[in-house]
Amino acid sequence: MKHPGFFFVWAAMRLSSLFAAACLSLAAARAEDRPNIVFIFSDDHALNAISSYGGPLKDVAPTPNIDRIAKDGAVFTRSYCGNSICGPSRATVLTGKHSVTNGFIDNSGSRFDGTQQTFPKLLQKAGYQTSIIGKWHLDSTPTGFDHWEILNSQGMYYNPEFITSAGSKRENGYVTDLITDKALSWLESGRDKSKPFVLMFQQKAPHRNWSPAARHMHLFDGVTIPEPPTLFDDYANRDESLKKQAMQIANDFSWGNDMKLPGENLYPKFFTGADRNGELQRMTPEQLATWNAAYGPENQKFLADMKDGKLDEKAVVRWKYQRYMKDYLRCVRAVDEGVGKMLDYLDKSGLAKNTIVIYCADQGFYLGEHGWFDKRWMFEESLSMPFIIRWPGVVPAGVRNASLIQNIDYAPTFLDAAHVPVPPDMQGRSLIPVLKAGDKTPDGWRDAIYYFYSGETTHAVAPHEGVRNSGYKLMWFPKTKQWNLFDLKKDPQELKSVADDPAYAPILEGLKKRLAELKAGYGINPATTTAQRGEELQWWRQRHNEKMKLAKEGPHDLVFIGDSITQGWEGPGKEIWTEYYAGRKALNLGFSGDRTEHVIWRLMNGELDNVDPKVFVLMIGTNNTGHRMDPAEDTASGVRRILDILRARKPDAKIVLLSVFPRGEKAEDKMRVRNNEINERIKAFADGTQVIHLDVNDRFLNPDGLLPKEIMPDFLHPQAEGYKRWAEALEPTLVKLGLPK
Ligand code: SGN
Ligand code: CA
Repeated sequence: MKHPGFFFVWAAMRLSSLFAAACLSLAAARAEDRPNIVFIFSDDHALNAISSYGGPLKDVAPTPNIDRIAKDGAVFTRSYCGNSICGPSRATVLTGKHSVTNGFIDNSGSRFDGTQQTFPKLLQKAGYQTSIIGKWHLDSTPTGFDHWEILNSQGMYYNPEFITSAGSKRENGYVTDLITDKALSWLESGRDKSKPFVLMFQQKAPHRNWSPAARHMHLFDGVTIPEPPTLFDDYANRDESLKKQAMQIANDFSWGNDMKLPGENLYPKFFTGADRNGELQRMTPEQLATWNAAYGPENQKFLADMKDGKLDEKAVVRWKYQRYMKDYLRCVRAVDEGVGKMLDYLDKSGLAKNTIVIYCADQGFYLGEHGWFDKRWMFEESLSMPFIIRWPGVVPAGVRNASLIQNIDYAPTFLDAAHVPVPPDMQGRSLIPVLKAGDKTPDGWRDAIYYFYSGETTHAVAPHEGVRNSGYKLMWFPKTKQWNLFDLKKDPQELKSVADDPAYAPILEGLKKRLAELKAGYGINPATTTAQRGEELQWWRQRHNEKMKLAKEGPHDLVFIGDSITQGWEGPGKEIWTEYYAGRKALNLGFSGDRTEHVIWRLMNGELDNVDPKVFVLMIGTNNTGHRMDPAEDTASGVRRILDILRARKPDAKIVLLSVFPRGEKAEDKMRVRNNEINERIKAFADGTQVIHLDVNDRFLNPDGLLPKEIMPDFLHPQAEGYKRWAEALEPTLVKLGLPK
């Protein structure tokens, strides 16, 4: 037997070496556990203009640097956005939530509520350095970033302004190069090098108006860009709204801004407006000289041919297509060069081995398919987002993966990569199992994606929503009340809806069901889909602005939120209000006609910015019943969303949630019954701490359930007596919550 002392020493040595090994592997695991993330995000970059996607332009306009990422990693061939427009896509990337849930549903009037949970905030908390450089386009100031340097709104191509916390500054140079240089300089000297980082490197290019860098202005001279087979689509066999869009190469390109033609619009039949190219005024004399020398001769030739009658309608479309595509692809070239510089830097600095690199864009784009430019539609070209990723040691090199992925997945993926738990309210899923699966789809991965587009005046694309699985796409057009169904294998160009073909009836029904399931799963319904008021927008926006101004003049201890019944404190309830609330620093955020979705919009668009009350009093939902007969389930989910917003934004305030007041004269009135069903559900939202549920409905009703005319003459809106009863009933709760009269 060995000497026990020897054994002890041996064991100690063995243990310490084991420990050292464990430490070593822990250190290694740590570094690997916390990879850096370089998220390269450009604007409107279509898959067909990236050579690793293998599209029709791969030989004429290759993207060799983006392809380097693909060569070392994976190309996702079924990668989609949830709403094909800039701001919504960006808000989705940040939050891991569909645009209707994160509140940024369109580019006209939305403002990103930066107080909400985002992946940069969560990574920052976990010790990451976070940075965003380039296009932001979310209106509000970035939150959750250690460093941000963003373009003003869409930004300009030439000598653009950049905004930082110190203000706005115009810089000399070409936007794509400036953004690249800023990204590299942050990596080199702007960050705390002891920490892992996430860099959102976000190009403006190749967004409209497609202004190339001086060095690329002659790229593609003498080359003919191949035309897509659907350049002259007639929009037959699909929803009639397709014919009404305003994004056609044939009709919607402007003379000066898009087509870079000089002087007055000589051919209004073919070109819109005479709008000048705003970039020209910003150029230095040298930049302008290069520009004129590049476009001049071709413009002169075109004008001469037009004058000589040499170009018929189709030939003009073809000319415009060439002009458009060459400019677009020239812009892409600078983006690709920037990607090359980034990859070189990562290699040289040694960062490459522990850095995830993603190339992506906010949505796809039409490069003449269907005769279009722009995006917005749920058709493949704009529904798609490029998604190319390399992650040494995790993503196998050179694979193509056809799993259905979506921009809701990015935030969960980044968190998962950093070993930060993914919050359950994020709607996407971590892609890590898919990334590890090579060219396979892991078991249990999603079988369908949801899409929503709200409809904006720009480009006149009709609102629509839909679902896509691996073989079919179903689209619903609420304005025309039409379904379009596409068999993507037989009709990849989506030229003919088969929704009316009896042979497809089972598929149609199956997809309708899937769409409903997806929406239910995401909690998406009209009551939760943030919205501004339609026709009545003007008074409503004005009241919103006035209320925000009043909020600023605060402070307010008590804030009422609701619809016309709450707004009525300024009408029939005025005297009672004065008696009960004037001395208590109260604010009335009741807006006549509002449904839950409008309150959601208001709260996410500034009405909470300058209030910090002790108590909120919330009553909302009767218009969901009255205007639309929403299912009680939906209205209740709208109320729940409002409570979630209030809880997240004002954790110290109490919320008195009132049952929706009774409506209709008799107890069996359909709307009364529906409101009761809502009330049954929302009382469960009381959480014992912050949300207090209160039902004062008895105060208005006779014992037999009849709603007396003296209280509510229209069986909906209280008169003065009704407001008196409401105030009395609320009083004890307010006092209990620390608001003595
Ligand atoms: C601008 C463009 C539109 C484009 C939107 C949204 N017009 O309004 O063509 O659809 O931006 O683009 S422009 O003449 O001003 O360029 S997005 O990328 O922000 O969604
Ligand atoms: Ca965009």
